[in-house]
Amino acid sequence: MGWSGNASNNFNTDKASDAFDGDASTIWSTGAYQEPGMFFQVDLGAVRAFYAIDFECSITSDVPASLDVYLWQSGEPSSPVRTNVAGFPHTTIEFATPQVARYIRLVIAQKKSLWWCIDELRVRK
Ligand SMILES: [Ca+2]
Repeated sequence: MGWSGNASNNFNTDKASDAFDGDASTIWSTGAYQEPGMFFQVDLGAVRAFYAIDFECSITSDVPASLDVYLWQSGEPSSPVRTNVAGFPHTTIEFATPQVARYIRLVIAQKKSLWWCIDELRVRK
């Protein structure tokens, strides 16, 4: 689907694209405790409009404690569109108006002495 990804941390052979390969059994995981600044990023390949970002973490202990969400179209992000979003096994971040962006970056905002995982991340119109 033309997406690519990168992350600040990858457990063993895990790679960011494991979190958007359409297979819930392949999981991206940090392999390191959650620390502020740790990030997961997706390049959607082109600017797209969407109303929501959904992501799952089936290892429920490894849900993110708190995330800041950045969306942007080119260059580097400015300020987060959302801050201190609590993570759940199924996290949904909805927007009242369509967000137009090419890049999504999720950044850990709070320390937690467990890893962070994403099975699958999607954007929704
Ligand atoms: Ca997957």
